[in-house]
Amino acid sequence: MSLPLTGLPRRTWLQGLAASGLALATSACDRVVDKLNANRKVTGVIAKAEGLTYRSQRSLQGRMALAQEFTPADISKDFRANGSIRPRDPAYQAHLKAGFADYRLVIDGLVERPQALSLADLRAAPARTQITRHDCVEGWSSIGQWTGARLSPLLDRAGVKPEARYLVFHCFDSLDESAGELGRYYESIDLIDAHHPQTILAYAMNGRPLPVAHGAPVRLRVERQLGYKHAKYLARIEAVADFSHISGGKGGFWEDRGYEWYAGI
Ligand SMILES: Nc1nc2c(c(=O)[nH]1)N[C@H]1C(S)=C(S)[C@@H](COP(=O)(O)O)O[C@H]1N2
Ligand SMILES: [Mo]
Repeated sequence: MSLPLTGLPRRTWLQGLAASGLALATSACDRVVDKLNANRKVTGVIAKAEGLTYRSQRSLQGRMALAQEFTPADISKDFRANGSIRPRDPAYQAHLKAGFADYRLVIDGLVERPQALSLADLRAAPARTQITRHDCVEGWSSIGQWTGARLSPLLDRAGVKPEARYLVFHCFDSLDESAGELGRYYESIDLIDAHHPQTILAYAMNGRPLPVAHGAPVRLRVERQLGYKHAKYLARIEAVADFSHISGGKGGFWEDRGYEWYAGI
C-alpha cells in the first residue's frame, strides 16, 4: 500500500501527536502544525521519541494546504456526472422513493461513539460551502459549489480511536453489478485528509439539494484528491486500522482495479 508521506512511519507520528495532547481531532491540522511550531519543547520531544523531522512537518503543512477556490461566475453550466449516475440497488431505490426520510449515515468501526446521522443532523452540523474544481482521471474537469457538513467535527463527535488510520466510505451503488459485493463502490482516505478543512459531506450542489446523478443524498468532497476519491451515495463511514480485508483490499473500487490509492492533486 502506498503511503502518502513517503518514508515516514505515519502510525507512529500520528500516535505521537495524540500522545502529546495535540490531538488532530480538536482542530484543523494547520493549527496543529502552528502549535507544533510554537511549542519547540514539545516538538523536540516528539522529534526525539518518534523521529518526527522538520521535513515531515512541512509535509503535513503541505497536506493541509487548501485547494483553489473559485467564484460563482466560474461554476460550470453543465457539471459532468460520472460513474454511477442512477443507482439501481434496491436499498438505494427505497431511500430515494421515501425522499431519504429514514436515511441514516452511519459512522462506526474504530470509534468511541458510533453515529447514525439523519439528513437533518447533517444539515445542523458545522458546515462549509466551497467552489472547487473536480478533476477526473479520464481527463475532464468541472467547477461546482458544494455545501456540506465538515467531516472533522463529526469525527470528534464519534471519537476516533487512536488505532484508527483510515476512513472507509461504503456506498449504496454497485458499479460492476456482475461482480456482486465486490462490485460495490467504496473509497478510503487517511485521517489527514479526513481532518482537512475542505473535506465535507456534501448535501447540496450549486445551492440545491444534491442531485441523484451527483451522489444524493450525501457525497464526500475531498478537494485535494482526484475525482474517484469523492465517494457518492454514502451509506457508511467506517474507521479502520487497515483496509486489506475490505472488498479487493486496495482501499477503493478503482484502486482494486489498478488506480493509485493516494490520488493527491
Ligand atoms: N459511489 C460512487 N462514487 C463515485 C463514483 C461512482 O461511480 N460511485 N465515481 C467517481 C468518479 S470516477 C468521479 S469522476 C466522480 C464523479 O462525480 P460526479 O458524478 O459528481 O461528476 O465520482 C466518484 N465517486
Ligand atoms: Mo473520475
